[in-house]
Amino acid sequence: LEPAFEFLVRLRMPGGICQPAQWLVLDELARTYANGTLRLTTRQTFQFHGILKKDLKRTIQGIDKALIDSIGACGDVVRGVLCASLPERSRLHAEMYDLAKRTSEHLLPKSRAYHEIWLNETKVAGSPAEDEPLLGRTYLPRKFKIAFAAPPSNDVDVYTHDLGFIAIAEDGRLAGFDIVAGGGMGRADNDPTTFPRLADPIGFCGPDEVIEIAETVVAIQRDYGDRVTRKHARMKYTIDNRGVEWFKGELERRLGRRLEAPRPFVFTANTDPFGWTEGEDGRWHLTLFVENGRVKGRMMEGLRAIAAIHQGDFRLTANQNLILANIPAAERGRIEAMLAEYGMGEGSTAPSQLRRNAMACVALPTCSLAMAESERYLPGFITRLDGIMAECGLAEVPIILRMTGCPNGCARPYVAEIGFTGRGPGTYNLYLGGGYHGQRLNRLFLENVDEDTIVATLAPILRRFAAERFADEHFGDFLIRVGLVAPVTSGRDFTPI
Ligand code: SRM
Ligand code: SF4
Repeated sequence: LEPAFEFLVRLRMPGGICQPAQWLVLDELARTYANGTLRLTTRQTFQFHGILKKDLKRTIQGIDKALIDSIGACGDVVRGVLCASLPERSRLHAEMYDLAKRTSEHLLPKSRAYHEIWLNETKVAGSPAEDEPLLGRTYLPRKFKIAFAAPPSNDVDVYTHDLGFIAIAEDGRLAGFDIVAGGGMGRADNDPTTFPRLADPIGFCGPDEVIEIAETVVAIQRDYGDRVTRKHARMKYTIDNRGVEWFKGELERRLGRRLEAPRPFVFTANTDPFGWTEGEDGRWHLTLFVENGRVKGRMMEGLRAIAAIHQGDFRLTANQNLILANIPAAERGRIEAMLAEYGMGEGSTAPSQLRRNAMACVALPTCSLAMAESERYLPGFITRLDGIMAECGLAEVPIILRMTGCPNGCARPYVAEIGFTGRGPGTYNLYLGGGYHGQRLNRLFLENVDEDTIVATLAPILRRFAAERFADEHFGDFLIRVGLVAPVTSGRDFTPI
């Protein structure tokens, strides 16, 4: 008799767009085969948890019927491609979303194994090397992540990606993208040779060069990435070891042309703008707060009811939230009434600034790598911190706080103004001083401490911030200005050896 093995299934949904009919299928699969919840991830997709081995095939076949797949959602391949959510700038979004989708599709493994194993496609023998012109017989040294950002929003945290494209709009149209490369969050406990790193600017390209550049960068990493030490196999280490100039030179050599210099842009936040916005085409969009991305209970029922009548689309954000996008003006009242009925309307309790901008990874009980709680623990911890924020008069000041149950960094904690990574049951490392819009890594402040120690440390710092901050100064910037935290200037500086 075999144990009742259970699995998680992650979907590939580039850019995070899901049609209402697809939502209804996923909702039903979650209730039939998973643990009755839908989990919105930090990479704009869904995860199902708790699927028993015997139901795995049926679940994947159900996903396929909704025209979604799980190909490349895990493994040493190009993972799900992120795209700025941008509901109100529909023209720019349409161009970027199309590119994100095409980039994802272009870089997928060509193997039919997924279809043969899960969808009963007839098996065909073939040489993997011939079938995989880009990935070859041994695929990539490690996972590879790509994002498309649209300034002034950095909602996709573009600097934490192996490869990022930052949209440059000129005279209201998409002129092209600044290319950034070499970012990543993951590190290993007690191993200072591993570190988070922010992507470096590489150049500028036109929209029609994006797929060629993405393919070429992936090929460079395929050829030069570390295949000996797995902890060192991400592209951030390839670039860190060989240098940005080497990387740029290699990219230009393979492209056979020079890249233009990056163009100027400004990011102002990596958060989601909550509430209603009107798009340039007169349609309406509502960004809903979903605590740590877990859709369950009354919210799940309400979203099911809305999906049954919604004429637009659902958009998952890289901050684990959800946008009801493209609602015709005449339909807004009906949606508002349904939101109120299911406890998601204006009258429902508004989450604090701290809570609405926070993220936690899944961690326990499903993540086998977790060293401490995260998703289940953060809500209560924020309630405690909210008390201090209110006492200091900071209730309306946005501060980016992120928590993960281990150093892998699935909620991108190393760019948060306040970051936590789990060290053991009930204990965390505390990191401070990240950039408000994801532009600076934070620094280790306290190691392996419990909640009381964290609160006793943060409370006086927050009081000082309240008393001494300049108008509109962000918490991370303040910590650096007053010298409480030395700015981290590079990946290697994160944990100096
Ligand atoms: Fe992650 C592994 C969950 C985004 C870095 N991540 C895992 C696994 C699959 C654990 C495992 O390998 O056994 C986790 C499943 C937990 C569970 O029970 O669901 C897991 N990662 C997640 C999600 C669901 C977190 C969330 O709360 O939303 C995110 C799913 C993304 C998706 O839809 O594709 C998720 N993971 C990230 C991110 C953030 C991002 O990509 O923007 C990172 C940091 C960025 C990066 O890659 O550098 C991230 N996950 C990792 C790592 C460390 C990689 C490294 O370079 O060291 C691992 C472990 C590994 O790969 O060995 C990991
Ligand atoms: Fe699991 Fe660690 Fe990722 Fe959290 S950060 S989901 S604990 S691997």
